[in-house]
Amino acid sequence: SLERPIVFGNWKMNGLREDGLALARAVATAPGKGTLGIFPPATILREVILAVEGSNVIVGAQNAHSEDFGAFTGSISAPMIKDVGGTAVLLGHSECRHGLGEADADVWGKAEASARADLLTVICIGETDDERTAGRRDAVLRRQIDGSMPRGSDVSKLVVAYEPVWAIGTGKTPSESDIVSAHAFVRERLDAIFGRESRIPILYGGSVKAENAAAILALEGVDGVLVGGASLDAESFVRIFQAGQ
Ligand code: G2H
Repeated sequence: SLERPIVFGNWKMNGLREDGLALARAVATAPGKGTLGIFPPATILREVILAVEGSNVIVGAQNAHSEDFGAFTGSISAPMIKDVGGTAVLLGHSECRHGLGEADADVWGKAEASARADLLTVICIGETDDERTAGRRDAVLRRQIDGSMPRGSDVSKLVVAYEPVWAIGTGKTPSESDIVSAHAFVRERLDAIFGRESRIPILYGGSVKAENAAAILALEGVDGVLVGGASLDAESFVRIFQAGQ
């Protein structure tokens, strides 16, 4: 099982070779206990893997297709990620669910492909602002968990990231009690599906920064964080990891 705190950096569509490799090297030398992971763009995945070699930093991709190979222009697959030494993948990020039209069933198929390749699979879920305002947060989370996490998966290879869509890249974060209640709801649902012993880590994501990380990482039920913008700056990202010590 992954040592807490779990601090993952989603670089999104950022990272040319020079800056990306410097960032990866800085992450690889960060002192502290816990689990660090980075998700660079696929173009530099292999070089980042080589740059952090010898460290415990997990390196993964930001998405993967549900098929292993085939006529899917522009996509990469789980076996390809594994082939270059990647050990993890983010799936169902809101920018893919909402920007690329990924449905729960698509994420489910991708998660099955990721499991076949034995990758650590980070399933992202979260409600939009409209859904939250309408009081439908938990219903949405339940639909996403039930619809995008295959039963019978190896639970030691699963991570859930709760990322309220309205908190992503906006500088807004839910109140501490809202984060706690969302994580408690997710935990209850994961227990119901995968069993109480599953202990699947639940990360919070959405505008995590060096300034708010200590408070968020200290919350009940928060096993770690998935960081976007603030993971692009080595000092901020390492401070976030340190805030969980
Ligand atoms: C949510 C998060 C990382 P940010 O997308 O997955 O991004 O920290 O920039 O809100």
